[in-house]
Amino acid sequence: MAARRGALIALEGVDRAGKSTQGRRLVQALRDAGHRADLLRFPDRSTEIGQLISSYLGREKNLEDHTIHLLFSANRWEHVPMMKEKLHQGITVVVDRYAFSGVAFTSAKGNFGLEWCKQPDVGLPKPDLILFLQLNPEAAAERGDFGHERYETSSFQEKVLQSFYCLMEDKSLNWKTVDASKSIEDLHREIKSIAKETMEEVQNKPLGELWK
Ligand code: T5A
Ligand code: NA
Repeated sequence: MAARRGALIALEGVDRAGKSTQGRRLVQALRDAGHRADLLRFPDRSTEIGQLISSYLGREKNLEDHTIHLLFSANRWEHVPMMKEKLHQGITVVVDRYAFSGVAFTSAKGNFGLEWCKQPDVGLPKPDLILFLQLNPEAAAERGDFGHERYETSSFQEKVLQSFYCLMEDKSLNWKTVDASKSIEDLHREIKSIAKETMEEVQNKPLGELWK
């Protein structure tokens, strides 16, 4: 019998929905329960590509809109060999944002079709579960002021949310919406239980390819 693989679990949602908080909590809880689990965060600002992205987000650098879209995607692809290795070794990989953020944010700029935005990420490891942390942009803005990074305005976030809703119509993906206005602890318990169910379900199934 082939070795059991880990699950690929993506956390998505608008800015301030609590993705990073829940990602950290989830990986810690899985480890405490004896599972092997690792957290990855996109963008990963530590690589050369990630540093370019970070200076774009921090408004130190301007990049043309298609160019930055492709850099966000490249920042995911550069981690794919390591992600696949972990998953096949039985390690569950939790990703804090993934290709869906990539598509939702660029398409919210207007002048970008969803299909064009998806292309560079076609074939990435397909998440077994995408947890969408649902929070209205006004509530999100109240969680500490939006900073000065690009995209951190309520009107832009509203467009991002609409793009996410379009992506969620794709029933070939396992989207689960959770109410991110709950307390950190309640949300954590809900997420942990959905994640564990998914890990059980997919352990003997092949890893898929996104949007293929
Ligand atoms: N982007 C990203 C693209 O344009 N294309 C791409 O391909 C990708 C991957 C940076 C930007 O890049 C864009 C999207 C973003 O605009 P980032 O580095 O992930 O992305 O952004 P961050 O600013 O680090 O994170 P977010 O703003 O998205 O916040 P999170 O992770 O959703 O929220 P979190 O956990 O940091 O919590 C925010 C605050 O709320 C509190 C926390 O304590 C914290 O203060 N909080 C709660 N308060 C009350 N109740 C709860 N349940 C709470 N949960 C958290
Ligand atoms: Na975050």
